[in-house]
Amino acid sequence: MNQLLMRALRGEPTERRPLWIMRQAGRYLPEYRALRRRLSFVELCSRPAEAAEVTMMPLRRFPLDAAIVFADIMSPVAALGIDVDFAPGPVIENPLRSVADIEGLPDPPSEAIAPEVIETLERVKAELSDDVALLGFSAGPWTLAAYLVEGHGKRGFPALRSMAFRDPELLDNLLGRLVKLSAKYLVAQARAGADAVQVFETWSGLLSAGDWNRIVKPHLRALLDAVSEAGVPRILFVQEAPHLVEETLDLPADGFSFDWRIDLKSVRERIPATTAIQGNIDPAILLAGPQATTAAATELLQQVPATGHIVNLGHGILPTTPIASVEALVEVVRRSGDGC
Ligand code: 1CP
Repeated sequence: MNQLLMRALRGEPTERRPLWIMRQAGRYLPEYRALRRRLSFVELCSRPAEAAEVTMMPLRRFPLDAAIVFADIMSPVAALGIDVDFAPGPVIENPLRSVADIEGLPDPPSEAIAPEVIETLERVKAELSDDVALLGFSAGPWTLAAYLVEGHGKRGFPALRSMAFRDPELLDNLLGRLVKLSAKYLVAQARAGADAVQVFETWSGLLSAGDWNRIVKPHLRALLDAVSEAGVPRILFVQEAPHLVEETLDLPADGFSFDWRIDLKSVRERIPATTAIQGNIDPAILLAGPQATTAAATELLQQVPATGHIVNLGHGILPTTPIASVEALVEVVRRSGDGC
């Protein structure tokens, strides 16, 4: 496959760096906001034709190098019999807290896990130009557990962290079940046309390095290992976790995505040339406008060696981001290929 993103994920030199943007299909796009006035987020995700259209929206505006399927990290949990609302983040009416809550969870077959996302991937794949990679994704087990145990996004996720110490075996049981679910889901996404997959372990940074190594890392390793069966590259994203960079880098991923707190140049020096790095402009810089964006992107490209670097933000693009800032980012990356 000749896509820039896939070549970068193999650590091959490319004529310019690939670019995509986390949460690229979201509320900063007027056409997305217009569609959201008619349909709720849950409705959008449950309709493959509409979800495929939303997946394509950023690609119709900007010459990006990847599409990421429009879904949410909570999409697979319906297969566990759990209802999720969005307000605007995930809300679970009955969070998982007891042995009965967790031991009672089913082990659904692959076909039962978010079939609407699988169909969306098939639709996008049929429409996408050959030079644009299609990305599937899931949450990491800890991040998925964060919403399932806490019930909603909450600073520090205290219910989750206390479960880790009050009943470590119960949390371990839950994480193991979520690894099984996500592994089947990611393999199915690859079969449906995803060229690569990203695991969002967004809330990694909540634990100390010692606790993360003990509680989360074995499960994350098991997930990444299980997904190798699909034969597609795996990108691992961790956030707010400068203390976990060293711990993360020996996991079996083909690319590592970090937020803006991490110096990608020094990460590059510590990983094999065949492993990619992704990121990591602070999304808030785009709020400061196209000039600030151009300056930050130019500096990033100067500092991080081109080979094996996938340009992205350090976290999801913010809803109030001006379109002109995204255009400025695209322009810097595209121009960096001039004359090569
Ligand atoms: O381009 C795309 O938008 C891709 C689809 C996508 C992805 C990859 C969505 C759609 N969400 C995600 C990942 C996601 N969702 C993560 C991991 C990445 C990250 O850290 O940003 C997390 C933690 C979530 C959970 C979530 N879902 C939040 C976070 C807030 C919280 O309370 O913790 C929010 C706001 C949502 C809803 C959601 N998911 C996606 C969109 C476009 C939206 C907003 C829905 C809307 O109001 O229109």
